[in-house]
Amino acid sequence: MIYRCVSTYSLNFNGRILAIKEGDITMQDTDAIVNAANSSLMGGGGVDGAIHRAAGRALVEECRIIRKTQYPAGLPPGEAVITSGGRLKAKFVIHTVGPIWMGGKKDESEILKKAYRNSLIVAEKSGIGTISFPSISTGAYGFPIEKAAPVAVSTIAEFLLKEARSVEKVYILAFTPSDFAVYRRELKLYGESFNGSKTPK
Ligand code: AR6
Repeated sequence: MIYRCVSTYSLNFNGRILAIKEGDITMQDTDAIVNAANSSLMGGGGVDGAIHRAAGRALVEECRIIRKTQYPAGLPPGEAVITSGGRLKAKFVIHTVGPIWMGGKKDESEILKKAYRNSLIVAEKSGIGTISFPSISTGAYGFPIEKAAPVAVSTIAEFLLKEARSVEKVYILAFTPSDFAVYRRELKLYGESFNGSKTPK
């Protein structure tokens, strides 16, 4: 069953929450934050650069070890790995690589879905309860946010409904008011369509 908490722009899936929040992901005190990284895992611009700057050197050192031991050719798009949070408030950073937008003809939506889903699977394996996602791929990688938001919302919602055990609360962090409006609209639409087929609580 599901109901909307309009004031906080969140949906409740049998006690597990998906919420939209506007702000800087590096400031979040959820157990984990997700990094929209690139395959090198060595840092970059955008949210990746902000997370590495805030977390300090420990993050890149742990990423270097992951590269050496698990992904010598780089982390493929859609996959996810976990490190500590370094100096961040969050205990963990889950690094994933979204797809580069190529006009919609290169399975970009499917890869984006995998990036969200595999990040949640990695979180479950570490017993994480709360997690914050950025808007993966909608910056430098050029994925149109209006197309990315339904993928993000439906993938997280389905995971919370069907697979989540330790994960209890998921935030999507929108960096700008206009991004926040897109995700809020998408969350509202998802809630309405869901309530259309289920009995509201
Ligand atoms: N908190 C929350 N969201 C942020 C923050 C922040 N501090 N900073 C930026 N965003 P992008 P991508 C938003 O470009 O599209 C990097 O160089 C931003 O406004 O960071 O997946 C990597 O190394 C946008 O909405 O990630 C890769 O090379 C969203 O985060 C490449 O960019 C994602 O934008 C990945 O591109």
